[in-house]
Amino acid sequence: MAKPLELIKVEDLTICESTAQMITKAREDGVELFFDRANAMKPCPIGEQAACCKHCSMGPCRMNVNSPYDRVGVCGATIDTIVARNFGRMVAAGTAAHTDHGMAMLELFRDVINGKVKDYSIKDPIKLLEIAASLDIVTEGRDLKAVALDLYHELEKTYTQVDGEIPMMKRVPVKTLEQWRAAGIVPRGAMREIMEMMHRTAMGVDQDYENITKQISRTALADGWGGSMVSTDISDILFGTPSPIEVEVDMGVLKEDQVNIIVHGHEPNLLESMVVSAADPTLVEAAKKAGAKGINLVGMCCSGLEALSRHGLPHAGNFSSTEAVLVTGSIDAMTVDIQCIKQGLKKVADFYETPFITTNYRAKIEGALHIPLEEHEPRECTDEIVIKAISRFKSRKKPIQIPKNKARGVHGFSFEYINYMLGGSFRGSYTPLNDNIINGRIRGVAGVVGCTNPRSKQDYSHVELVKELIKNDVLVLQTGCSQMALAKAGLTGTGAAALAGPGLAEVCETVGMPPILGLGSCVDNSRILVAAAEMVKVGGLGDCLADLPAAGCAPEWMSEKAIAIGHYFVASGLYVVFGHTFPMTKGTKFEKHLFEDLEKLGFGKWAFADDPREMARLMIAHIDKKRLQLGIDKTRERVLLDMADRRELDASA
Ligand code: BF8
Ligand code: SF4
Repeated sequence: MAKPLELIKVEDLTICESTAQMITKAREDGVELFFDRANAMKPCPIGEQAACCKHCSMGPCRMNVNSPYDRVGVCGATIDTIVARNFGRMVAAGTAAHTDHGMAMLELFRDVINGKVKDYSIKDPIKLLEIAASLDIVTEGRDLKAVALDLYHELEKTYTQVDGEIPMMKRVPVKTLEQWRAAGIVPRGAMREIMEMMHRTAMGVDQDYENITKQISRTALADGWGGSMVSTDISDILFGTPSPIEVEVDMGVLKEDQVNIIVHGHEPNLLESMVVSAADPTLVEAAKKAGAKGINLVGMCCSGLEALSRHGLPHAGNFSSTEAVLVTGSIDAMTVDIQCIKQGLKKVADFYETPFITTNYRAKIEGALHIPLEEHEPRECTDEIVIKAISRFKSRKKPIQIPKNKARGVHGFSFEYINYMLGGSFRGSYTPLNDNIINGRIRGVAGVVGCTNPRSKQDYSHVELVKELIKNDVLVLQTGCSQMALAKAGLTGTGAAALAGPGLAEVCETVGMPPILGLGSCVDNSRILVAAAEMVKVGGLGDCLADLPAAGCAPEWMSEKAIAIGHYFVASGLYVVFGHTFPMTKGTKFEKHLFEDLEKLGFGKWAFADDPREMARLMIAHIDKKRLQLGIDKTRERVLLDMADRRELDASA
């Protein structure tokens, strides 16, 4: 029996002070949030371990999670076949989400080049030329449009090609690529890989978990090095490559005396057009006539991270706060596009009389107002949203309660900026990063990414894990809702260096960078892949991605997209820890395959831990193991000794 809702302490649900206040208010208002639903509905114990199959009508077949080899499905499918197929379909879905998003960006790019779309333009022609050149497209002496068109056609292969290798394979370190070729997992094109993944996991097709895993890897790589990477690059070309910018985050960015508009979702084009509409003098004037001091545009989730990185737009919070933000009563419109948009938002928005607007034909919500964003006329949609918000401001009836919490931090790091930051504008380079890893000041690099989840105390594991990593001299790269967790905790500024270990703190001080670098939305995990490939290229840290002293973690994940991301890091050679739950039947051969065998085959591997300190311990142990294999384990002891000596000298001076 679930505990009565009132008895769940708010402090057990979140460490986000604003969200906690809004959960309390929602309870007073009698409004149900997803935290309440998560409590009322315990996860199915069989589904939680991915031990059921409903791929045909002879089933659904439910395995015994306590004794997984006790029985097989009606067709004879074993537990290993069933969990591997379920895992494969999660990867297919996650990959489909990122690649469909990437393809939409690429189509927009094409229409901008063709002149069909005039409201967007090419903001970073240098990046366009660099990417084109890296894909062997001739750029010298040609006009930008011609190069751009060639680039479009080349990148389209990422999605539509049926045979061969996707274009971004040119960025993969040679030895890693050779290993993928030998294993037969180089992606041909995302559509083909997703199609084959779905086919192979249908009833009566691939029933060998090792063979299924190969297609899982090929599909996931089509996401990381394909759909997601193209999405990041094209978004940078169209909307600008981010560089560090100071930004305010948390619900305290909402303003009682302004028209507050929340944009939540994933594709940057909606927010880019919202930015223009919200600054339009006529609309600002209309807002003022309605009694507002102005229009306050605020992002949430990954859309918010895209605009925060590029425009310094304030951000109200991550996935677990999207319902809670409506409870403030101060939101005059919430507009969404695709992904991570809870259907439950509609009911909460209705209660607080907030217009809730869907904008993308792929993601309508029953009962919600739909105002389509047409790329050739985006302002028609976004102006109308602003007008709706102004009229809601005018007729605000519900009491407003805005949490005061607000944190400032630095965001907007990109692969390119890290290059510049480390090496200077004339000799931009990752060499100083590698040098500092080799000399032991930096122990290794970690990616801490992914969602929040109502079944896991919001933000807690993200913050504790990252603190533990930097304390141990591990440089942390962040994306997605995890980045926002640390931002709200006030740990994305240079001040966080005070919590870093002595080696990392020294490097941060010398270079003038924070120990936690926010890289943007979830598709921007591809920036981590590009940075990792560069570290291999620069030299001194082995010759394939699997050699790097690096690890990744999604401590509070919930989306299938996170599984796709985790697996593309594993297939690329990295060690990946997931927290709070894992879609796996314990004690199966498939579990051993993902958690042990893949590493022996030269890939990375998966791991699971519940507690953030345990996650950190596992990641650091892996980093140390790689340091040992690289023969750089001793340098670290020396440098730490040096620093201790120096401090002693300082103290005695
Ligand atoms: O793509 S981190 S909850 S918002 S899935 Fe969703 Fe997870 Fe947030 Fe962005 Ni990513
Ligand atoms: Fe059951 Fe096999 Fe059908 Fe799955 S495919 S539901 S295991 S009979």
